[in-house]
Amino acid sequence: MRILLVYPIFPKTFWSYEKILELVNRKVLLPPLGLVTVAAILPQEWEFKLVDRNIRPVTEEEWAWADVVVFSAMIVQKQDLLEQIREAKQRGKLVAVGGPYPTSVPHAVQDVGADFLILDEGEITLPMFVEAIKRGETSGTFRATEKPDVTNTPIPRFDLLDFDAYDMMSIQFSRGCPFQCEFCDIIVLYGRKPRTKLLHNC
Ligand code: B12
Repeated sequence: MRILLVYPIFPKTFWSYEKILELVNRKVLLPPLGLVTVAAILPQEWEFKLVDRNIRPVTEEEWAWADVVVFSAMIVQKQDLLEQIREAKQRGKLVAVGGPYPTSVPHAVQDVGADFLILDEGEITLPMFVEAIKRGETSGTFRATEKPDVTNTPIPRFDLLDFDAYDMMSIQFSRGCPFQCEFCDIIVLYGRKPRTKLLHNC
């Protein structure tokens, strides 16, 4: 199975840091940590390529290579995400989406033709997707009611990243937040109980 992971474009905001990136000769502030984590959770005998559209567009060879195109996005990446789903569908590709935006607003990605909605935290819902693919299914929505134990999450597939394009690397230490700020989606997406990746006996 050939999986093309695509990260949509962010609009220019405070977080784009474009002037600073020019000075340090890098293209993007931080890598798509969710997508490289997704790649690590999927079966490792599958093949992966990753395109961060904040660095460059997807080439026709990459579209042609892919069996399934997998997207992750935050709400701010909505416009490019929806356009890229349409691009993939025009090329007859199976499209799978997940991450904060599809989890928050699933109907928006469904309306433009996404085939698989792999929502909530991938540790629980990606295995459901893999089973569906093995059964030969071509669509489905997978949700989780539980929160996973993140100490079992594999190390992200950092090897898929173009390291020289990023100003910094990131690692995930915890998920979930005990506070109740009304502007923030974290408690909705990841719950109110922080779960750390640190093992207690370390
Ligand atoms: C790092 C981060 C950033 C970085 C982004 C770097 C990057 N390239 O990704 C920076 C600092 C730039 C950033 C900025 C912003 N961010 Co931000 N960010 C985060 C943060 C803290 C961690 C995300 C992360 O990397 N997690 C680690 C990975 C491993 O986890 P994950 O992405 O959640 O992936 C898991 C699941 O979501 C799922 N998953 C994710 N993708 C996919 C895809 C598939 C196919 C599947 C199956 C599963 C899946 O499976 C993974 C494993 O369980 C989250 C909050 C949080 N604690 O999660 C907010 C968060 C994602 N950001 C958010 C927001 C709102 C923003 C801003 C718009 C804030 C602002 N107002 O300016 C800006 C936008 C940036 C811009 N340029 O305009 C919101 C998104 C809300 C939403 N529903 O979309 C979050 C959830 C925080 C919040 N306040 O609610 N952010």
